[in-house]
Amino acid sequence: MTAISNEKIPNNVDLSSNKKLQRALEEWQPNFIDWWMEMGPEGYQQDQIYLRTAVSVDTDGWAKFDYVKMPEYRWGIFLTPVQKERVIHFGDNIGGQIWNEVPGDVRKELRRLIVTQADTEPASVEQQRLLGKTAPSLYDLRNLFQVNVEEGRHLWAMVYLLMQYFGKDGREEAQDLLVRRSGHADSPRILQAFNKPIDDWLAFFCFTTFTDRDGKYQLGALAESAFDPLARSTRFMLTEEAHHMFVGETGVARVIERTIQLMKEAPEGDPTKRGGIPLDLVQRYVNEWYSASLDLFGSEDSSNSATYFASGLKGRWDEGNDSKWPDHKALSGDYVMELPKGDGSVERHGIPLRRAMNLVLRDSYVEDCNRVIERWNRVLERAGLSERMSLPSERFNRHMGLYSGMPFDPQGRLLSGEEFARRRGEFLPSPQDYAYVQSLMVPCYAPGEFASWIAPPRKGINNLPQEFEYVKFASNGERRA
Ligand code: BYC
Ligand code: FE
Ligand code: FE
Repeated sequence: MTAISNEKIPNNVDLSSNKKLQRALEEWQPNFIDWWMEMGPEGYQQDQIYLRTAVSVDTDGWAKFDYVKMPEYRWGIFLTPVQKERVIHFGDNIGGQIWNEVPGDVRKELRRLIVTQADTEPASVEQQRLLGKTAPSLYDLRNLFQVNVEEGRHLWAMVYLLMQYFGKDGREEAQDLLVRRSGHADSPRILQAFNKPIDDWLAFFCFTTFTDRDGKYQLGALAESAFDPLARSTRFMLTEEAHHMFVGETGVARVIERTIQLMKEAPEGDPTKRGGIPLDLVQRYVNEWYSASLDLFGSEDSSNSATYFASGLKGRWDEGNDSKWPDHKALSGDYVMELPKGDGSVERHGIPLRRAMNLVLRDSYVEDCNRVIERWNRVLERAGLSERMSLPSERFNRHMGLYSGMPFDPQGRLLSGEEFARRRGEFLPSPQDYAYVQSLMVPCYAPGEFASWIAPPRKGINNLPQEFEYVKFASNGERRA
């Protein structure tokens, strides 16, 4: 094994003079590579992928594009630069010194937050590992791999924190992150959405739209943290997250665009006659992944979230914005939630604000998701169609929190269990839906060509043309099998 060096691991944490961290990473890195070969994108480890790599945090240096084989990707460790005057700006310790070490009294909580964040990153790579085999174009194949290597880097970012600040416990957690497996019966990933299969590209685009967007909001909340190394690590991760959400949002938009075109061309306006994906099917996928992603915010009433806020570990979205959040202590006021009951009555739940922080963060997320839906609807509107996409009610299909396990429909009306079961196929993808989408998943690897069910993007990556060879295969043939 080659020694860890600045050249191998781009970083701005002075790795070359940090012997202890070097040693810990030298032990971990081969296991990471083994994990990547076993659980990373299957069948493409020898190919040349046109990827961007973060080599510094400067605006012009952080995204360098070049061909690289994925196992040779330079996973780096970057934190945004230190802000001189930063003080704790919410919770019980407002105005206090930010921390550059882990305070003993929040060590357990902080470790748990970092491990939970870290766990999602390799989980998503595992969920997506077979998608390369059915990519609708080289452009999309490259985007998938870009997302995958960056989630790998996010794992590195969190492993750095564990190793640098949590001693032996941290090193053990770093190993365990390579042991748990998405969907594994005995050793699953921590959060539920990261154990769901992502078996087709529509699911991938919905996941990167809605689940990576949970990442945006969770990272944003951690970027407010009083633990400065966590704040600066997650702040930098947010710059990468933008691309993941772009892949998802434009992916779904391109599906819609193609469907519109086929609705106009195909016999009886039926897009399935020409290998397109009907709009109602897209809506059911949206319902599935949006509701699964809402679960990632945890319970609406959460003592954990109150502790995180009080101690300054995790803030709200854009907590530093005083006009948005005039009160950074959040000690007064209730967040009132409504819970419809089977008898037609409505129960009102008042949640003390600090205990409602999961919900407050989720509200910011929901607003953002609504903007995505508006942009998709503009595509439909411009084409002169009357159909519209929508977000299901926050009560729909929930497995966490107050609405968990209750049979609400996407409009938020409480149904009987029997009616929900009967109409499930209207709301969520059915086995037939999955089978149909799967039947469209055939690879399309000729440069500039796209599968039947998706429109080309407006432009290529890094201002290159659509027909650029974003992936150069080491040998033809094998991956088509
Ligand atoms: N599934 O007090 P509560 C990303 C557990 S995505 C299973 O309401 P809390 C990415 C919870 O642990 C961003 N279990 O929860 C995206 C607790 O367990 P205990 C990931 C769950 O702690 C795409 C119990 O239920 N980052 O980066 O307030 C690709 C009671 O829960 C779930 C983070 O999540 C669940 N969904 O909030 C790649 C940030 N939810 O104590 C990457 C770090 C809760 O009873 N994590 N539980 O054993 C957190 O801030 C919090 O842990 C959560 C949960 C917001 C997730
Ligand atoms: Fe990530
Ligand atoms: Fe992401």
